[in-house]
Amino acid sequence: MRLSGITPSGHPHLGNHLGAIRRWASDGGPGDLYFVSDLHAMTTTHNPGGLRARTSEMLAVLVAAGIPAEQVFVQSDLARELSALTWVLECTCSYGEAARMIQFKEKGSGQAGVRLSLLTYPVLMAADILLQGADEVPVGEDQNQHVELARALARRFNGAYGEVFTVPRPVLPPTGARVRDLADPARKMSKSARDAAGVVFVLDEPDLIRRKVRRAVTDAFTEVAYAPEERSGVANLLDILAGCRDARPADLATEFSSYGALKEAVADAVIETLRPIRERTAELLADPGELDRVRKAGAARAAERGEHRLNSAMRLIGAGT
Ligand code: AQP
Repeated sequence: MRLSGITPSGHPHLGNHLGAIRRWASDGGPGDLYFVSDLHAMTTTHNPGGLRARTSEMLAVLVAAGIPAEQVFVQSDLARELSALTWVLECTCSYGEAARMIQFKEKGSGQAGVRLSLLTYPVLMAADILLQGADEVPVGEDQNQHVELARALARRFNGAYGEVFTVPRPVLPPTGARVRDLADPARKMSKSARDAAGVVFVLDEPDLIRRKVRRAVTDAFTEVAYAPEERSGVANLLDILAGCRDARPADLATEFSSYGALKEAVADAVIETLRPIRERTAELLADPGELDRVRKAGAARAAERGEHRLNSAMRLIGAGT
């Protein structure tokens, strides 16, 4: 069973869609689970109202993109179970292990008032995984270390107290799956980018998508060629088109005689790829009752799924009844 999460740290974008959400909807098994990791979006300064709105939006986008409603849930709806299991796992984890996490060092270094949760959130991530009994966790390379921590904690707990947890393994996505920022192709497209000019959001209107694609950074060459190292802007456009058309980027390069023509084709493809998701999301957000039903049912299923593992872990570590 696979478990994947997406953090509502901003609005979902084309990279999230082509690199993750779309695959979750098309390649997932019936037992896989997908969750909106809102608790992970509060390890740095955050706005409570904004977070609540983005959590609903993200849940709606997952369902609108075709992930079956019975396979989604919101992380904070399991806050009680996850907090309890996080504590158990924190009592299985050393301070040194948590402090070694690269993301903690990167995001926390030089910052005043770093939240304790920035240090401990990999343990919460381990709880996400171990509570549901996931054996495979698709992750980007930046999260690999966190899944390794979850593996270490599962093994250690099982060895010290008794076999409760499935030991998960990270599954790396296929190479080349990264969508880059249109305005700065050296960076990946990101929800929390400071400037949204190079980020196509899943819910952007078609006109805005076209404007962003037209303004995408290319280079001083004139002919269209696929050379990701030397010509990353054009390669990114070809990767995006390939992602939307399910084709090979190098084959697509020969179709276009100018950057202008390529950009129009990319804009058309992105608009048509995102259109049904944008429309369905709007319907879902306009019907809060429906989204609420999806959310409550998802929470109940996920809580029930984890209940016996949490209870067993509590009992084995010497707590609970
Ligand atoms: N640019 C991208 N190209 C392809 N896949 C991407 N993903 C993220 N950005 C790209 C994939 O989306 C899934 C969910 O991402 P996440 O919420 O775990 O956070 P992230 O990877 O940190 O995504 P962002 O958009 O860059 O968010 P911020 O700015 O908050 O850090 C993952 O499967 C991820 O690989």
